[in-house]
Amino acid sequence: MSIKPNQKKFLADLDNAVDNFIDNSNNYYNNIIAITHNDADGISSLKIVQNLLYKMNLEQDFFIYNRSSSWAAYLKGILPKSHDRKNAFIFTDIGSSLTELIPIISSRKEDFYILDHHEVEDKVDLDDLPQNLFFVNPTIHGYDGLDHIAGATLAYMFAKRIKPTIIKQGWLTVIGIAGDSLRSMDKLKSFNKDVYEEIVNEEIIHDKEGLILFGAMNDNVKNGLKNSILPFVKDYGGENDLKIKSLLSELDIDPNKKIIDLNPAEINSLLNKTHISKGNYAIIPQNQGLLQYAFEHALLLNILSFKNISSALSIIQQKSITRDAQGIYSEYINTLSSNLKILSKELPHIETKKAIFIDAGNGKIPPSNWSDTASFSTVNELLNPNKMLFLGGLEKKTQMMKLSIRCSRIYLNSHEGNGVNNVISKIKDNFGGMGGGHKLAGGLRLSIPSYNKLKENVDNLL
Ligand SMILES: [Mn+2]
Repeated sequence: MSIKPNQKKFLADLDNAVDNFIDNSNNYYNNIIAITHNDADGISSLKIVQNLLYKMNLEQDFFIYNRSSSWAAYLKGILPKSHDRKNAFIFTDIGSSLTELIPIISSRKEDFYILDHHEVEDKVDLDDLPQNLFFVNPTIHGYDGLDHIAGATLAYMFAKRIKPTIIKQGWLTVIGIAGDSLRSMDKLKSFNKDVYEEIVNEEIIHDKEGLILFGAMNDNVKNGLKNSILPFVKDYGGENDLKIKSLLSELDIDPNKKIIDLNPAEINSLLNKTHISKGNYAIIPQNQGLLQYAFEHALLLNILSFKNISSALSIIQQKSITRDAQGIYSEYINTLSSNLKILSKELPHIETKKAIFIDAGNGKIPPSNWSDTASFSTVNELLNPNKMLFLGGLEKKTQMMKLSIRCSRIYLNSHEGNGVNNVISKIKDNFGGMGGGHKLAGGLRLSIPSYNKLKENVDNLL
């Protein structure tokens, strides 16, 4: 995280993978198997690759990996019995667990292309990768996988080098960027920024400036203040209509006016009264309704990916949202904004010097929402960003404490990059339990006695 990005080395890896893919496609590849991650970034990356393969007249298949099984178990059902070099594999937005993957790839004759932006956590000698693996990962050259380059940005850069007309599919890239970066478009950096500007200049995406109420940009200002999850609007998020309407009437703003139609005077009066900011957001011009808004589109894909992956894959091909999907989206965003209100106003916090424990159990927040509530409370800095968050409760079926653990980037910077994954390993070493995660987010199941010990000793572990 502290090393300076080495653009030359990263682009050399990318160009090497591209050159090999072109050469080998001309010579012996015939069928390409694409494997991707089950979220908005993964699905948009997959669609970009599928478009590329179509343009190259290559046969294709795809699979979606949700990380619930090991790579060995998962790939067993996918890798053909015969090792035929006419098959090749492209992994997008996934595939950085190299200690698991290298033995599998080494034992195969086919070529594997991994285009991923997740950090390589395993102790792997990157100078000694199998000959048949083309590993393109900007994080090993000092880039930040969230701020600098989304999975879809990397897939786009790969595909566009081979077929420049891929730029027409740039709207897919922007969905991936919006889903992973959780930032307004004016805050994009590095390759995310360059690629976004390129796609906007080509008018594939329209960039607009206005009030940022992500999660509800497609809605009216009343619902926007209530349901925005980025930012979560203090004092109004998750609140009842009455409270929000009285603010809007005080400001002389029609509560049913669309957020995107607010005039500069109305925007300014809202900026003065709340903690909202102005920023840039992306519009997908060929779509209608919610699917026009890149952030909301990505959020919908993320929600659907966990519920029903085939509906996520189908909606990204549609121009307008189905009633069913709209219903799922509305329920999700209403629940999340109301949970964020409950978390910041009602739930008791136990704070130690370095940690915050929040018991969301006993029906206060449904267990299926613990993870998203924890994530968005951290992203919105609803709690002290200098402390690590442990949110969860007793899980009925296992009789264990199920915890969503989160920290902010501020926390990471002041703890030398020792984030959530590190703390989870220490907890497992000291008190047992099951779980894992990344720097900013992870999950853990602990017995009740272990949970109590954790609460007593947490400051010594952090
Ligand atoms: Mn991603």
